[in-house]
Amino acid sequence: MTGPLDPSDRRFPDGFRWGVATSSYQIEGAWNEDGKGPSIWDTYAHSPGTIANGDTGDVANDHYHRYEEDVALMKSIGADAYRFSIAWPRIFPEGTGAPNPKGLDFYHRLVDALLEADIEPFATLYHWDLPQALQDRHEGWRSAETAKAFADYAGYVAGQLGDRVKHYFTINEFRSFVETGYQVVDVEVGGKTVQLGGAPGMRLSGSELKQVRHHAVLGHGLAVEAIRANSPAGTKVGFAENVHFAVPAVDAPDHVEAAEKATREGNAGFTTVMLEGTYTEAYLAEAGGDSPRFTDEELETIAAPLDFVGINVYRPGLYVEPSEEPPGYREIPINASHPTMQSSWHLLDPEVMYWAPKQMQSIWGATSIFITENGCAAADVVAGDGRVYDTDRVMFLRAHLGQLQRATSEGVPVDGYFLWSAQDNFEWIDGFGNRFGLIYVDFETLERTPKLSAEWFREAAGRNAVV
Ligand code: PNW
Repeated sequence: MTGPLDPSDRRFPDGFRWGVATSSYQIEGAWNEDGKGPSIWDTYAHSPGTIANGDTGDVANDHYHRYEEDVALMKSIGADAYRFSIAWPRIFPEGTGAPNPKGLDFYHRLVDALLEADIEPFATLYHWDLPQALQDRHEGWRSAETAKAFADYAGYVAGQLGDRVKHYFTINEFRSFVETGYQVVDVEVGGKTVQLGGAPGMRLSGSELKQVRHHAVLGHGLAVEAIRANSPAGTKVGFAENVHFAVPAVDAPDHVEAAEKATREGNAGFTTVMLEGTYTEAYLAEAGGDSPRFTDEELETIAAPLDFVGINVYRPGLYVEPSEEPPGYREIPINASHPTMQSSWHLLDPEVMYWAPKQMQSIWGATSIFITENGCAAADVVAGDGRVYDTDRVMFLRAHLGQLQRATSEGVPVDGYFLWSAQDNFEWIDGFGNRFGLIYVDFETLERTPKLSAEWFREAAGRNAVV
């Protein structure tokens, strides 16, 4: 059959991966089992006044004990790839030193179960759960010692799992964990003071913050080298960053160009330095005396060649238009009525899923791109008939994947998509209230129920197309 509803009209490239994503602290639980050391998120969530409802990841989804059921569920919803993260303090309870074999065993079992189910494992090495010991010894990423320890850990894991895990992401969302964790702010909510931020909950100055950014990207570069040195040929490595994408408001070449300039400048401390090996002139000029301290050798490490780039795409970072004045673009305000999804920060615009990979190609010449996260929180409930009707998430996914297909049909090299998240989980300071899953989790009974969006996903993944 042909015609506008023929799904073959809007296919993704052959071999395109349909994955789901999670992270260790958000789902595993078992926070102090089998020799695991505490992480900064254990400490942070155990501190009063940090997380909505006083929720913690102590048990979370109990995935540590239920991973077999979770792999079977992923299989049943049609995922052929799984992006999970490894909890550093399970492997090195003290951050460095002697590895903990029981912690590593969990990931051996998980990887075996995935391969058995024909699901390709993609491992993230740092999704924010830093060993507390490194916070205590070095104030975390304030010190280059943490970057070095990260590389040692990453190299060790690649050496142990490298016969079966062929794809690694070094660090998840540099921007998010640096900016929120090292510069928390107080806000008044209903007469109470609430901390907005994340672990380790520090309050650094601007110059100190730029040094933390530098150590994070340095940790990435050192880890890339360590993974390559310890894994078989053919192992692939990249980062997974929440790139702050500027979106043009008007479809004209000068607007598109202005947006590219804004994306490059707006990510100077993260993506731009990792892909260009230099801080932009504007970044250093604006920082002035607050500029990070660095060497040329470090810049070379930070820009270690990558096999792919991972981008977490949720929303436009900003809208811009061209300007006669330097820097050549101007941020434009967002209308008060602009639609949002459930998370307070989640401005809705599916077209960011077109511009994001397109800009990775046009600005930096990316030749292999993964969408490492995309999804939304919704006010999901189990209906009387036992089903979960998340129509807004279905709308969100259909619209975003439609825009992604628009990009791949123009030849933008996107090799796969990971939906955030496989299942509802611990959404950082929002606790269990903001549900991002394709699979509903009852946090009392820990029962799992695939949502309507899981049916949508299985159908799209099976066809490798959107209708
Ligand atoms: C990501 N924003 O965080 C993280 O990688 C996940 O751990 C998290 O659960 C997920 O997205 C949903 O929040 C983000 O402000 C935090 O645009 C903030 C933003 C985006 C992603």
